[in-house]
Amino acid sequence: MYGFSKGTGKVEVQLKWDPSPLGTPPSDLDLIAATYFAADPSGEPAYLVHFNSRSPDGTIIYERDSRDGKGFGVDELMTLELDRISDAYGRVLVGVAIQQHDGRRVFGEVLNPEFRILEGYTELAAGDFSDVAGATAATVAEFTRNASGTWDFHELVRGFDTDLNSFARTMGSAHR
Ligand SMILES: [Ca+2]
Repeated sequence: MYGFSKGTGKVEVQLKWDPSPLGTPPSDLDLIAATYFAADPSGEPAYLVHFNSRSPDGTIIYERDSRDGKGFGVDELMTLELDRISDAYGRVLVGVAIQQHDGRRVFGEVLNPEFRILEGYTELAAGDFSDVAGATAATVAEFTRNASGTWDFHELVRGFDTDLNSFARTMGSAHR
């Protein structure tokens, strides 16, 4: 568990994977964040941030989307300015969903998927989805507001067997 002091709670979630071999359909992974009201941290998300949805106050930014894992370095990137998030919100989950364009695809079929969660140059967590190889979506990080009003980080890798839309609705059920 990591405590964030006010003013320094800017976190970056990175995702990368390798492109599918020539002649096979691309794998399209997507980062998604769900924010929950402090009064109902396991209920319906207050709002979602993904490739097609922005946070209303700009505290969570979907910086980079990839549809195929091509290119160098980080394929998908999301930044979260936790210290700027309204006190109305008490929990933020970040997950990864695989687009199910060409039939069901699971993490074990994606080449070298990896995530990293950083605060500045400090690595909070990293993983390769091997524990959820049979899942089509997974949470990776949970941030919860503690009694002093700052945020705690928890690595939370839980697999789901669902598409992006239903994952967005149900990912809040993931718990340590
Ligand atoms: Ca994508």
